[in-house]
Amino acid sequence: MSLVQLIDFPPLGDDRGSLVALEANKSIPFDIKRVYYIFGTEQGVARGFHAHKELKQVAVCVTGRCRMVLDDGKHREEVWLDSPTKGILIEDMIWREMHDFSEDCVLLVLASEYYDESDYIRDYDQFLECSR
Ligand code: T46
Repeated sequence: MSLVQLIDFPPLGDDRGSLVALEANKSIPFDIKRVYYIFGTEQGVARGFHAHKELKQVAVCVTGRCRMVLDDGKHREEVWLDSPTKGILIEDMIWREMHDFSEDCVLLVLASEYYDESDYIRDYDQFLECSR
């Protein structure tokens, strides 16, 4: 199966503009316990460089774009997140990196768990060891 699992969020538009609704266990395939967003990323800066032991997340660029790299320890794939109607599901035990943020990028992330630093694997060699 492809590492890149995209989710389409149909825009509920009318002549006033567009609206996207994200609902737990419907468009988002888990209970949402946390929402955060990344913005104002300096040009040339990359983020991520970790995996999560348990956490699942859906990420969507509500404005602007960035390049998401996913790695399961065997394969590496990448995709541009460049639409407020396109999310990406990031499963547990997937190494992720975010590159090439546009200046206006706002990356919204919906998470299946509360913040827990002990769920992070921030060392790539340790990730490879754990993903074997
Ligand atoms: C991920 C990618 C897409 C908190 O205190 N609470 C939170 O909920 C989060 C997400 C972060 N933090 C703190 C931890 C660090 O001191 O905020 C700081 C920046 O976090 P981090 O360096 O982990 O940020 P990114 O952009 O590298 O990664 C984040 C998420 O942490 C991660 O789960 O998948 O975005």
